[in-house]
Amino acid sequence: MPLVTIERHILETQRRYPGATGIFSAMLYDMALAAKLIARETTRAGLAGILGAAEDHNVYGEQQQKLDVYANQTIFRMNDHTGRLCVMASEEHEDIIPIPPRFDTGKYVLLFDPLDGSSNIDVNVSVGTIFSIHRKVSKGEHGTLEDVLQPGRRLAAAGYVIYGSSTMMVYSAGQGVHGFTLDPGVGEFLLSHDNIRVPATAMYYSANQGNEKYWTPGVRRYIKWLQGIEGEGRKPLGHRYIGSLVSDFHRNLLRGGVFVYPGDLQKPGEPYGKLRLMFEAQALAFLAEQAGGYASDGLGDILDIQPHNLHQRVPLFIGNRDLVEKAEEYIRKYDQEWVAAYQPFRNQQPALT
Ligand code: P6P
Repeated sequence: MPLVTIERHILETQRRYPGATGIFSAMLYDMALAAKLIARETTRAGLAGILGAAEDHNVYGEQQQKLDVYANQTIFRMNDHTGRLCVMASEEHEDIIPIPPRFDTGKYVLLFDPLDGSSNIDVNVSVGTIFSIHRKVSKGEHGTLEDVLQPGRRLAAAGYVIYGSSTMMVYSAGQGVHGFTLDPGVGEFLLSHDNIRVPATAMYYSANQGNEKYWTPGVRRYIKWLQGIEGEGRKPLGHRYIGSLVSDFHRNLLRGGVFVYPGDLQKPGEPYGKLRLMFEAQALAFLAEQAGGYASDGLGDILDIQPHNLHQRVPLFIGNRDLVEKAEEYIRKYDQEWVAAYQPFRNQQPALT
């Protein structure tokens, strides 16, 4: 298999799909460079303790930063000056992030969760970066909240980086899902998983069983169905839950499975679960669909949800389409109380003024 870098892959894909602009290869390259820098730091993180890093300076004399702060700054700095973006948004920032006035603006929007699951670093569990790219829709030169709060159906591209036993970047620009593995010796991401498709037969389900007490009746029965206990006695799925969304998603993408983080009624007024629509669910839903899978909040396609708030949370069922649709079936049948509590949040419209 020839050595295919991200740039070569995009260029070859562009030839097959006229209209995809070279700008994607540039933006993915910007993300790839950020990923290499973050990978270097996440690998070194474990050494800080051993090498006696001072509270606020590491052994290299550099200002010691929390890794998610470092990841956030690195992604911002790799993208703020390129002239390709009109605005950015990060899970680490309350508001949208304007492009500094000294730089040109462009026609794309970058949203990112710089280091999802960063609490896992201290226990050497893999973590990830999640990113998505929308097209500018507002009239002015600078991006606005309107450019950021777009439904996932309009995404131009999305992807993630997984900092695990190896560093991988997985992305889609609407023509399939492709995985690249970092060769640290060369410093290049090389194509390792061309056109990833979710296997028709799923192997796993991923859910935090510690939350079972709070699950709604429909979700509880659905999990029992996945375990082969409820319903037509299907072959049980294995249970795999790392507690790092990118890692759980990535394994299920390659092996087939469903990731479940439902909403519940534990806290009245907060029926929407934990995960973020704009920084986690939309990007992964786009990838899941591109790989032949599906993502739902329990009522319908994540990609069809009109966001109303930058940091809004959604329930997430994502993976093999038949398994996700089964979740919707159980929720429609047994969780009317939860649906009634969640629906108003789902239907809220954005206040863009
Ligand atoms: P819980 C990590 O904090 C994260 O945002 C995701 O990466 C992960 O899937 C989820 O939270 C784990 O949440 O409640 O099971 O610990």
